[in-house]
Amino acid sequence: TQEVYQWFYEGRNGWWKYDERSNSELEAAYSSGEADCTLLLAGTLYNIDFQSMTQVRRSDQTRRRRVRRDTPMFPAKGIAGIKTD
Ligand code: V3L
Repeated sequence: TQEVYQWFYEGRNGWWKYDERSNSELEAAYSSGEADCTLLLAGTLYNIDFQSMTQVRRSDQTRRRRVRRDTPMFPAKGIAGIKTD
């Protein structure tokens, strides 16, 4: 199901879209007023905190990225590490 909003995480020189399922989970948690959301991404558990708008690896808090909630039109490098042109 395509959402009105798209969630992004920061790469080295731009932003990546979350995969569709993760995006739906983030949107559901955010819309429900939850403080954060835990996701399994590429085999690793991450916490996305909606106050600081960051994604952090649960097993290594130094692995932190900014996230954003924006229109799907916002420029992205691709989806979940898969580049799109
Ligand atoms: N969805 C998918 N893979 C992720 C996500 C996510 N939300 N978060 C981290 N990873 P860390 P450039 C990213 C991957 O934060 O060249 C991109 O998707 C992450 O992949 O240290 O910097 C690209 O595939 C990384 O491979 O825990 O823009 C890649 O980085 C790994 O988990 C390079 O992107 C460790 O991330």
